[in-house]
Amino acid sequence: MKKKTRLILALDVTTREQALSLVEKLCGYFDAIKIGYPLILSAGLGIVTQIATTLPVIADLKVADIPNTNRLICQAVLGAGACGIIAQAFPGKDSLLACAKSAAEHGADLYVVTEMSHPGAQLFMAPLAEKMARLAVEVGAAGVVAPATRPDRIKQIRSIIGERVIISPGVGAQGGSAGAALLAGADYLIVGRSVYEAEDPVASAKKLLALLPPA
Ligand code: BMP
Repeated sequence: MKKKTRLILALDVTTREQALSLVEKLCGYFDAIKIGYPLILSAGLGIVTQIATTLPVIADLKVADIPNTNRLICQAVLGAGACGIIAQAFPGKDSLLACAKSAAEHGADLYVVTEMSHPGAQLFMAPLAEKMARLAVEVGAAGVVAPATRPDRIKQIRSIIGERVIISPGVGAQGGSAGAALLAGADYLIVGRSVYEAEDPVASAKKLLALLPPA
């Protein structure tokens, strides 16, 4: 994924037609497309292959199983053309290593969730976020997912992961500020509803880009 706009589109729509139409309109404003369960379960795994011909695809399957199952999940989606995969850290080092190994075999990037952006993440994830960030470093992940809704946490996680990439959801619909997340150390912002649900998604993407602080 090349850093140009610093924006990743979270494409949580549920039909192939909607997805492809949005990718066509919006591809100039985003560096990658994040696809997860809503779209893959509705449109099938082929949607990953199809969108990957236009922009890099990050598979947000929040992989969280035993090592062998993690390996099988990663192989399926990376084999379909995704260049990145998002996994949870909480199942432990062996599970995460299985994802890291599969990512390396496919020349893809592993992103590890440290702390999620929604309020409920404060219960179990926030107290362990720093440990999860350290585990991401240990397994050689390309980067982590950290919350734009809590820029102070991005700063803290940055101090643990060094130069690794931070991709950050929670801007717009969840109330996070794009500028604050980037200034706190995020490399990329993940943005979904505030763009794809806008009356004019292109205008919304342009407006967001215009608000970003200089790189
Ligand atoms: P939205 O901008 O519509 O809130 O979308 C955010 C996207 O990022 C969704 O796909 C969501 O699943 C994902 N996400 C998140 O919101 N918080 C996290 O901590 C991790 C995520 O992957």
